[in-house]
Amino acid sequence: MKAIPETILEIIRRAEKVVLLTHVRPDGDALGSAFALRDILEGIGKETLVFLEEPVSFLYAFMPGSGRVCTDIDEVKKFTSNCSAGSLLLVALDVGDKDRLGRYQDELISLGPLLVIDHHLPYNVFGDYRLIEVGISSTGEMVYELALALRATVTLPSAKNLFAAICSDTGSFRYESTKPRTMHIAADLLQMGVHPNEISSALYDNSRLPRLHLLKEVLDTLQLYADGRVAVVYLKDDMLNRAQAEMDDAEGFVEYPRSLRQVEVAIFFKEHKDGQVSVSLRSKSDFDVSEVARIFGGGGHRKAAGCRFRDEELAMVRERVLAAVNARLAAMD
Ligand SMILES: [Mn+2]
Repeated sequence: MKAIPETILEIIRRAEKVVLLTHVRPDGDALGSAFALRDILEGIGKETLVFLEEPVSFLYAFMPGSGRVCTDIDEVKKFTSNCSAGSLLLVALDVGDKDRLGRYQDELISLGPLLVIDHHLPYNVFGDYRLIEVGISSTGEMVYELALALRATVTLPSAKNLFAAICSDTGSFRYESTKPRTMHIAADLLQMGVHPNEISSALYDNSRLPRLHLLKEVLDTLQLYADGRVAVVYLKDDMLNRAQAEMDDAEGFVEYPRSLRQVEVAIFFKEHKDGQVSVSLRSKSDFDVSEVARIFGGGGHRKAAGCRFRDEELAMVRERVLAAVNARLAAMD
């Protein structure tokens, strides 16, 4: 990562109160970064608050400090009231698009100056200050570099959170974004006492039975297109009922169609209770799935991206996204 600009460090040093934010439906990187940065900032004498729209999912309950989150917007307002100028800072972690800050985005942004720390392709620039570097494996990696630059202590709980964050976003150090520096940071974290097996069992060997019942249902929907270069699965609400599962049980299912040998693009469509349809896109080739996600108002990375549809049936969403993928595949040949 490039050296962190002194202006950014100064803004953080000056702040007395920091509100930490991340994206809706936060993943391991989002939560791990937020929890770690909270502890890092508390270690250098700041008052902090992690705000999330919803309580932490059972998937990430193992992360140290996962119970210490605020889900009440009024509490955030109380926390930030009567702050003198320059003493309050909001930090949005792992958020590539303002909309991903969720339903309170405008209220939150109006509270004070906002620093964005992120590694997504910036296409919807927001925030007053930005520490954005595309190509870094995870926001967790950036938070570690920030701790070093601030000469702050990284405690064992923070090290665990950062390891979980990096692990989540690199597919356990498998993706292209895993750089020598990523491994060096991981080694530092191990030196601090992190046990990789403890984190990976919590992340990957911690399934509830309904998850496997749900996986059975979802894999039944597998279809291949473009001579097997595109693999599609979907999840409909009734499958959740049959499997007695929750939507969070489907976390990571897109890895299954992605794992097929000849597949270049894997797509997972999820129909949510509120009628929205979310789409997860993964690529194994030069195909840039973030470009497809962006057509539909989403975003992400070259190899992992997503978008969301508000008022469309799953079948229609499926057709539109597939058409966009197929058109791009044809243009690449
Ligand atoms: Mn991330």
